[in-house]
Amino acid sequence: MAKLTILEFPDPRLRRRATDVESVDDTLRQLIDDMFETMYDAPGIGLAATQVDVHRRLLVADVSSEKDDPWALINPVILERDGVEVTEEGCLSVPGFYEEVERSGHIQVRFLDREGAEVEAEFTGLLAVCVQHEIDHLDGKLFVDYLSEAKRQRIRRRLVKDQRQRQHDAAAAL
Ligand code: QAP
Ligand code: CO
Repeated sequence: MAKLTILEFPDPRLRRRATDVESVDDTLRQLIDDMFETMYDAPGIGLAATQVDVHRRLLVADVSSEKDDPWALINPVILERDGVEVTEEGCLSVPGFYEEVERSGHIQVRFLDREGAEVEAEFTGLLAVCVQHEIDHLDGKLFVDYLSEAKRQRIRRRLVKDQRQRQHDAAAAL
């Protein structure tokens, strides 16, 4: 098991569009385990492969309070959507910022599970919102893209400043 490094906005690698996973094998299952470890450790409720600089269509999520409902979705496709849900969203790639985003409240998704079996499942509420947020990552999209340019600019400046400060602190500690 290994904790992975999470890319932070405005890193251009977060804008890459992920390509389909071609084979569900032990290497992919190891990546899934590492993504769960990284997400639970953060702690977070969802993580897309894009966020750990792997540009394959894969995401993990667990919105349960007991952290006992892990979902790993490979090559997810939204077949149907319905309803509206407004949620205060955050993102491990946009640390410290939370804003309301409107998404579908109900989605039907087709994906492969960690054994490579095709699954169709219906998600509602926070899990539906989380899966939509993570699929956006696989398309190079971030929740800040739904905000005003002014808000996005403010978040970008703050995070770039924090990143420079950390870089500076790390160099000074050498
Ligand atoms: C996506 O996000 C999500 O800013 C997953 O300092 C979030 O797990 C979908 C996190 C909310 C729907 C609703 C964020 C952790 C975790 C932070 C996350 C932070 C520490 C975000
Ligand atoms: Co995110």
